Amino acid sequence: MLRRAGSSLRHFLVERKSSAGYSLCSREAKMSRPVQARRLEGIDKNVWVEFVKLAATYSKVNLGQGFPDFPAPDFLQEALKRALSEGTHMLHQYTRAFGHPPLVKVLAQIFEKVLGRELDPMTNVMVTVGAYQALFCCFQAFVDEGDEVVVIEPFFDCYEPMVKMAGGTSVFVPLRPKAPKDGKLMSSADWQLDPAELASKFSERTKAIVLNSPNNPLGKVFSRGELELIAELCVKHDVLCISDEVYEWLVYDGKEHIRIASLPGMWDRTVTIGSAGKTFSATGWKVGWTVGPDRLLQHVRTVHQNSVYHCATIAQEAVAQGFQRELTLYGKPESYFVQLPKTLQQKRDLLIQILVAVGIKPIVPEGTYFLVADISEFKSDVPEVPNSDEPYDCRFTKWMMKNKGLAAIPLSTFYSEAHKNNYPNFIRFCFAKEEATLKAANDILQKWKKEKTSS
Ligand code: IK2
Repeated sequence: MLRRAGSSLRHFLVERKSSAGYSLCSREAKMSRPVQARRLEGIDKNVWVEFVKLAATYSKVNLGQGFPDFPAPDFLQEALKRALSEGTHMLHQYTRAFGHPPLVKVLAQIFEKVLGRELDPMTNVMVTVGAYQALFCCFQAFVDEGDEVVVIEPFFDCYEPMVKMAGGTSVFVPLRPKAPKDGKLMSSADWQLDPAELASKFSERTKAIVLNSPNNPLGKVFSRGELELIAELCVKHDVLCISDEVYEWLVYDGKEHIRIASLPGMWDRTVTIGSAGKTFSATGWKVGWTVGPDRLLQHVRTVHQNSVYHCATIAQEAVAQGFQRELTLYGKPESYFVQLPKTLQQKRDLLIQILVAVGIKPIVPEGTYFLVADISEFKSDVPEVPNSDEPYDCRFTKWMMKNKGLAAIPLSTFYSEAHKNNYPNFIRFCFAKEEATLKAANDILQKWKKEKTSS
């Protein structure tokens, strides 16, 4: 068998040499042909790779990447231990490609409640390796060469390269800030779409819109009116909605997270994406899902079965048990879905207090792990470099990491190339952290502020 493979390889090399006029055995010939696929051009850099490395090297306090530094809840840890020690040994083997049956069943039950419709666990739910893979599968499944995808800015950075890898083009529409009234702090709700501008982005080339509510990085929770506007355009132009709702349980101040798939005319054209990482404070588990009509999910399944195929069984089993607990406690005060946002709201408020005390102006987020803030007060320590290719917020954030040991993420990360310099004085902090971590950030900022005023 091997020998046959060897002889056909030799045959292939001879053919190559005669048709292309070069031998693959020579070093120069190997280098003469581009190895990089065209669709990878311009997307080789990734902010998380760069900033995670910088934070690991320099930061003492990491408010950069979005992960909690507090433990995942005991019931989830116990579920994993049980799956390992008491579960069948078959939990160490492959399970159903499109989702471990106990997980898709309980997800269907949860989403039946929140969407107000019956779901078939086998055809309306698919499990993925985190929401990230769910997004990738959706873009690959729905976007073709020449298609346009409307992306609301600022946006979770992977949407644009993923659209490009599928052969499509992102068309950006901004959330525009309105000045807050009466000297109040700005809220993420003050960042709004202009309805006429949004409508102008839809054409016969538009295949899909990506919605992310609650939004990373602003923490904006889209209102019913805003979602109805998007829904109306989707229906009018026969456009799909890829709805990234990974922060669905993390909304504050009594706000309501409304799922666009629940609006009239939207179920049939929406894939809703979620993440156990964000839901259960266990981002490293990388369990995510898609929920939607079979007519859409059948194509998402095709991408999944021809790429990742299957997600870790044991993690799916433990997440299923976590959801089972939440189903039993649904709406009750002991539910993690009720507890976690309460805890995070306190952390958000603590970080707001810390920032305001040193003159950094936060945009109060209505949801998510994140808070975007105006660092103009500290700008004089990090001088502008005229005509630099690097946006100012990037240089500021790197300087802060290296010189003050505090990690954050520049807001420009969440903007397209053309708009990266629109908000040079804003950076994103993650507040899903232990109180001690937030207080350590406070110590750094207080010391920095003191040094500034005494110099
Ligand atoms: N969609 C959004 C909006 C996300 O924020 C994430 C998680 N990424 O957060 C890192 C950060 O912004 O610091 C994902 C999708 C991916 O979720 P998962 O971890 O389940 O793949």
